[in-house]
Amino acid sequence: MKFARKRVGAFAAVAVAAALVMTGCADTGASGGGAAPEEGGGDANLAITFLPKSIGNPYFDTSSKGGQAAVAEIGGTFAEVGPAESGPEAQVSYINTATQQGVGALVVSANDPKAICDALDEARAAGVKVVTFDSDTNPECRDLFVNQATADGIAKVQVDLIAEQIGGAGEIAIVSSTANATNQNVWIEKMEALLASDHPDIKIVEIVYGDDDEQISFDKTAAVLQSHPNLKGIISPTTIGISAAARYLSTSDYKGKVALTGLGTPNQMREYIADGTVTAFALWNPEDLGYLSAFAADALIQGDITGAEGDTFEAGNLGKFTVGADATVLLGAPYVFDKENIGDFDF
Ligand code: RAM
Repeated sequence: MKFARKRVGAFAAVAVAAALVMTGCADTGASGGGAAPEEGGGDANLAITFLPKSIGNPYFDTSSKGGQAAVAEIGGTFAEVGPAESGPEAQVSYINTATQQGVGALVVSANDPKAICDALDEARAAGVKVVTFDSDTNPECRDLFVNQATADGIAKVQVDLIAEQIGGAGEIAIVSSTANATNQNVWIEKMEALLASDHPDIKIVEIVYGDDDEQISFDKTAAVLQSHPNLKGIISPTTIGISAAARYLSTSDYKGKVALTGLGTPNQMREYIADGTVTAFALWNPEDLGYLSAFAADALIQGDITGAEGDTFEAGNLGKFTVGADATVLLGAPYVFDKENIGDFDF
C-alpha cells in the first residue's frame, strides 16, 4: 500500500505489509507543552503524560502529535513534558512530578535502561501505569513496551542499505545518539552481528555519540571522517544524527563519496535526498507509534490489559493489537524512503 500523499488530516491505510499507516491528527484541544494534566472523564484516571527522550526533537514532536490525537479520542487529558537534552538522569524529575500530580499513565522513551527505574517504581507504586515506547527500560521497570519494529528488522534494514550503498565492502562508522540509549544500543549490537555473519568485508571502525544533539552530531561526523580517511559509509540510527551528518556531508568533499544511511524523518532528510547526499534511509511512522502508545496506556488504565502475553486491545483506527512476549506490543515494520517515494510523506 501507499501512503496518502502528504496527508495530514486522516489515516490512509496502505496495502503492503511493510508500509506504514499515517495517523490521523484531529484537532484535539488537549493540553501540551508541559501543562499539568487533569483527570479525564468517567471513573478512570485518563491523564496521560508523554515523556520523550528530549523535547525539541521533530521525531518526538510527531509521536506526541499521535499521542495527543489518541488521548482526544479516548476522552482523556494529554500532556507532554521532558528535558531539553537527552541524558540518563534527565527524565527523573519529570517522572517524580507526574507521580505527585497523580497522572493515570506515563508514556516514556527512555534515555537509559536503568537510570529512571527507581522513579518509575515509585510512580507505579503510586498507581501510575507506565508504558515505554521507542526506547525501552529494563522490562521490570514498566508495564508495557510499545516497540516501533523488531530490533532485528531495524538492524537488518540499515545493514542492507549500507551494504548496497558501499558495494558490500569497506570501513564504516556509526553516528549514534546517546551512549546509554536502550534502542540505539540494541540496534547497534544487532547490526554488528549481522555484519559479521553476512558482510564480513564491512568493518565498523568507530562508533561516536552525538547525544541526539544536532551540533554535537555534526561535529562528531566531521571528526570521524577526518580520523578515517578510507571511510566508505556512515550509519546513523537516530533521526537527529542522520540529518546532522547529512548536513555536514552535503557541503563537504565527502558528498557522493561517503555513503550515509540510517533512521531519519522524511521532512528532515528531504533536501539531502534531493541534493544526492543520501540515497535511501529508513524509519517507521512516529505518529502511529505515539497514537498506539496512548491507546496502550488507556487499556492498562481501564484494566483491559495487564501486559500479559496474549492480552488484546483496540487502538482506534490502527485496529487491534496483541501483547507479545516480555509485555511488548509491536507497531509494524520499518519502511525505506528514497527519491521515488519521499514526496509522499510529511512528517
Ligand atoms: C531519534 C531518537 C529516537 C529514535 C529515532 C530513530 O529521534 O533517538 O529514540 O527512535 O531517532
